[in-house]
Amino acid sequence: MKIKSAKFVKGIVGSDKILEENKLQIAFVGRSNVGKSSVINTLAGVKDLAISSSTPGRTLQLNFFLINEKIYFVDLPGYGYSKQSLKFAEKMRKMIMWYLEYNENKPKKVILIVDGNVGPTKFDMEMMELLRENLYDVIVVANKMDKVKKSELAKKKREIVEKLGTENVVYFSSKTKQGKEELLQKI
Ligand SMILES: Nc1nc2c(ncn2[C@@H]2O[C@H](COP(=O)(O)OP(=O)(O)OP(=O)(O)O)[C@@H](O)[C@H]2O)c(=O)[nH]1
Ligand SMILES: [Mg+2]
Repeated sequence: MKIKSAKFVKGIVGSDKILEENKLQIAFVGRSNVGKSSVINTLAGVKDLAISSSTPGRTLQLNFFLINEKIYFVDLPGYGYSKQSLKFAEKMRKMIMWYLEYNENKPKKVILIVDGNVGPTKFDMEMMELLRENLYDVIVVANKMDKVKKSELAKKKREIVEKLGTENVVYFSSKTKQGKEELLQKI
């Protein structure tokens, strides 16, 4: 796809009319701080469309961005971290699970973002499993590839493919914009 326009519409925390619009939704899922909001900004070519921050736990709602006046990119809160409290992290997890598992207007595709330098963690593998169980069409984005040392590139790529059990991986960097065209094509 080619992105011609992008705008923030609203953030939701549960059932909402926006889900009944029957517009195609593409969800951006991943651990806190892996760069979900940054990837959306890079794809849209708008620096501050989605708020990104070095403090994990920045995105606290399901944020809907209208792309080309017809589809929604949905920026999710991160799982697996909360500065606030365990109770709060649990609340975020429940909201993510509700959206991906029980909501009647599920996203058409899920972009699972992992940290390409850190590699997939236990949380990432659990999320991949859940997405598989729910038969989602998943594209893995290994973000922050600008941090990977050249000498470790092949090893890191192999690790991602093996741990997540898919070859459908886009190696990406919100910083250098590596992978932007490839990901847009897949979406
Ligand atoms: N080096 C590097 N840093 C990145 C990249 N993408 C994002 N970051 C940084 O990572 C931090 C987190 O980015 P966000 O986009 O806010 O991450 P998020 O996944 O939306 O975080 P939460 O909303 O808190 O779950 C910020 O400091 C970004 O500048 C990348 O490709 N390379
Ligand atoms: Mg975010």
